Amino acid sequence: MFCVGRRPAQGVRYHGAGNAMKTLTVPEQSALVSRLSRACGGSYSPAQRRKYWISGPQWAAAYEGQALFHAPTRTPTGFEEVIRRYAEIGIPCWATHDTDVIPYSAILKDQQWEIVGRIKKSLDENGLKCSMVTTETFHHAVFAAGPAAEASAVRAYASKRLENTVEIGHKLGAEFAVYWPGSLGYQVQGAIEETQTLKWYAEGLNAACEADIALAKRHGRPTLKHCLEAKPFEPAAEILLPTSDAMLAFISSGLLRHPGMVGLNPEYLHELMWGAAPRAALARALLCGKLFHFDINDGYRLKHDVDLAVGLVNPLDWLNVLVLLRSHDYKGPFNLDYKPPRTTSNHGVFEVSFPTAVDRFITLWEMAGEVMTDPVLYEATEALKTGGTPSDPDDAASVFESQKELLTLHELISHRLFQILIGQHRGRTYSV
Ligand code: GLO
Ligand code: MG
Ligand code: MG
Repeated sequence: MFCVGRRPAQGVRYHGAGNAMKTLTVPEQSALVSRLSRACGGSYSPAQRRKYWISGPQWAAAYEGQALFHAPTRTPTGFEEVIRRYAEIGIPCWATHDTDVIPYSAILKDQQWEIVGRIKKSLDENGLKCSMVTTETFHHAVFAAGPAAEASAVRAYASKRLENTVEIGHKLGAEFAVYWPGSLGYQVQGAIEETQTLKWYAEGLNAACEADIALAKRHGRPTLKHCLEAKPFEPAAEILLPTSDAMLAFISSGLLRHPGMVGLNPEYLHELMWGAAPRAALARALLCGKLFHFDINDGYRLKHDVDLAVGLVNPLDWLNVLVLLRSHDYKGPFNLDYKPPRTTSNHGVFEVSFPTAVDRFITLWEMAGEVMTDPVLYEATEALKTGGTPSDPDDAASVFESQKELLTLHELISHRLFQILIGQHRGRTYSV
């Protein structure tokens, strides 16, 4: 049994009056966070965590808490530290934007290869793989009008950056390139012509795929999997490819010269943001054979991109998502694209935020396995599929009457999923 330092007296609620403890120095505060984090239990060893294809983005660990109305609350963290800390936690893969690690003064210049060399060394020393690279085509002022702006110089520059990222990917051994188009859209009415902008955007992807074909040959490697990531709004108000479904249509629109090389990187919260059921969006991508990569996080419907860590808001939905992916044998990476909250310190990012996110994911993944083998769920779903026998198969009322008792199983299935989520299927009980 773990011993938590101070036990509240019987009947004390966890939001107590706040004066039961003495004030703590900053080092004591860090020690308390580490101790309570261990007291939570339920964590996996780094070796167990490495069995899952989980990637940690550079930008997620290095996020300093800044936003439009927010000053940073954390200090900068370079790639050496992020890679080292991911290795310690047991996150087996690392992903990055080009400019997370290469400053604008060095990008597209010889100097970038010296940095790429240092990254490779750091990955090798820590036993991590680079699974994915992505181009930042949204932060710098040059992309104010988006990556497919009217000015051909902007588009030529964006194309070069995409091709360059593909080359960085091959040098680092990545298998995936992700494209989140950022401001591909508009703030004010009538400013852009949508069909033209989409054609220009396709040209950038075509250039990246063609560069990839040549580079893959030169490096003796397979081509990368190019994955489009949709977000319905933010940073622009109106987005030309706002959902994974819009991107599927774009991939098969005829504008891409290598549609077979291009698939999706859906993000859980990005689908929720527009009010979708993320599980249904993933199902559509699976049916098209385009679910290449998956950004995992959590948040709220119809709000902005809060990027909370997986399972903190919608654990039941997450369980269902993982049942779908396990049932369809999804084999791609799970990318921890979330933002540790501003209230989490630099110490907390690696002590609490990343290990707990990974552990919730693994727990939900394993629970999904329990769902798939649960006898109650099995019998219920089989019975629903078998159905009853109507006395008159051409009469709607008779067809309905012959199944109607079975349909109650829908609600029972949902209850059973809740029980599995909270461990009641294993006999966990609550006393009244
Ligand atoms: C922002 C996106 C972003 C992408 C990243 C990879 O909302 O989620 O983090 O995933 O740029 O292309
Ligand atoms: Mg997001
Ligand atoms: Mg994302």
